[in-house]
Amino acid sequence: MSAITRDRWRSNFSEWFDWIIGEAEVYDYGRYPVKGMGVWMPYGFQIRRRVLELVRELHDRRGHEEVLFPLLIPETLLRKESEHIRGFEDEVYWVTHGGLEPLDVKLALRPTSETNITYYESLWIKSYKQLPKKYYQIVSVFRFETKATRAMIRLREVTTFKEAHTVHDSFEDSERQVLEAIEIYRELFDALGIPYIISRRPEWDKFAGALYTIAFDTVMPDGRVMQIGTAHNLGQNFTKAFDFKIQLADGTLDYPWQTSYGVSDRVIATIIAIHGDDRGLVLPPLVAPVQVVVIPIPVGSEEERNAVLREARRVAEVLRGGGVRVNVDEREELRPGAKYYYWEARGVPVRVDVGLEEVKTGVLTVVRRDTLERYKVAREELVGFVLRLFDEITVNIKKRAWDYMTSSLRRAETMDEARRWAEEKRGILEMPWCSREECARRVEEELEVKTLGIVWPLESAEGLRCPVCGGQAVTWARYAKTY
Ligand code: 5CA
Ligand code: ZN
Repeated sequence: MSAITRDRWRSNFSEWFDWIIGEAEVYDYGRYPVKGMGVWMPYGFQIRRRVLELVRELHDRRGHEEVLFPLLIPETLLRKESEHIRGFEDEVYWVTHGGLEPLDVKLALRPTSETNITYYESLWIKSYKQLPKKYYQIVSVFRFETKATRAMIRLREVTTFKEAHTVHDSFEDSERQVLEAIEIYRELFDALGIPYIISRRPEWDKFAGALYTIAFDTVMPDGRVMQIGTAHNLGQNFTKAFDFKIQLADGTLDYPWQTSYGVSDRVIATIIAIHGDDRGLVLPPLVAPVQVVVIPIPVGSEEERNAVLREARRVAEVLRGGGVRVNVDEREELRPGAKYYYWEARGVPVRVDVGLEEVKTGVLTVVRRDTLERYKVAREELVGFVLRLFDEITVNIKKRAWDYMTSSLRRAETMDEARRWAEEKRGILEMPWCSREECARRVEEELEVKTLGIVWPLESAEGLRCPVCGGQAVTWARYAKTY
């Protein structure tokens, strides 16, 4: 890919993103009289649906059961776990009236579902024999976000919230579950070609009510870091708050252990952001609503134009027979150039041009979206060629995304090095850390970054010094400008 076509996308990312989600008719945002809420338009909805198919498959395959809990959570339930409500207090939307009647108990629009799910689990689960239990739901959650809201990235109605909630009869089993959650997200992001780093969040930035939080982050094209998924070990915090006990194998009663993990609309935002270029989306074939667009190039006599159209339809049929999602753009009011522009913006992985030349020779012109390279392919070989091209595109966009991510990681062992890094303020900085909050906070203030947490799995920094206090370093901490 030439530097030219990926330039504006990177240099002016924020505007690019707002432009492309409208231009490609993915998500209509910013025109509704309520902040932080948008519309999944038909094309975007299809991308979303395919991403969710993958999400469901990954959970189902590992014994998760899809469920649907109530949207409204009574204040009494939401307040049971004190850390949890403290964390969400200022982000909750409250329903206070039913019609004209004030409600006795206010109802929260779920900001997440630990409390109402634990409530039901305590009714359903009585014995270790029923465990582990793994539920998930894909729903809207509502958070009165105070930071600047952004389409798909910081919503107040998060419409694509996949939350998994699990129950276990021991701490060890809950730890195993956190590893499984990480494996699920690795597979999800790998399939979508999205690069990530995994960190254990610092104590002061863990999920409200959790023992600890493991987070997936990615570097966006503007060099800032975005959290794209999280897994939490909830310990017994919620089961104790709900007085939820089970019978263990040895006959005793105890509080079970829980985990939860979630991803959101941000996954789709990231596909758009990471793989895009100046012309628009570059969709992985796996989730592209249209994988191949066939463009008839009508020239010559009416008879010749009809021949071109017939050949275009035949090509589409052949591809469809090979299991490919195809569209023939027969619109008469648009010239081929305008159609190229249209489908490039929508990120269709492969284009096939059919003109008179192609009709005569039976050799088609194939163009791939990620590199814009062109190929001449005999009609008989088209299906095999296109399917191989899908694989190549998938590998290529994943590799260039990872190359960028890897090049965005820097290690520094002194504050001077760190300050030089901060002048660019792009990507992620790793520094030895003594594990004292005070030192990380100093780095945050001085470099105007946030602490992402520590490298996961834990990596020792033995023998190194904390660049802030000079004390023994324990591990590596990560810092970045974040979304
Ligand atoms: N109950 C837990 C696990 S589901 C939970 O709520 N975790 S969370 O708060 O970390 O959210 C899960 C993921 O949702 C986050 O990692 C982040 O990627 C995404 N997310 C959180 N808030 C928003 C928001 N306002 N807009 C879009 N995505 C969000
Ligand atoms: Zn220190």
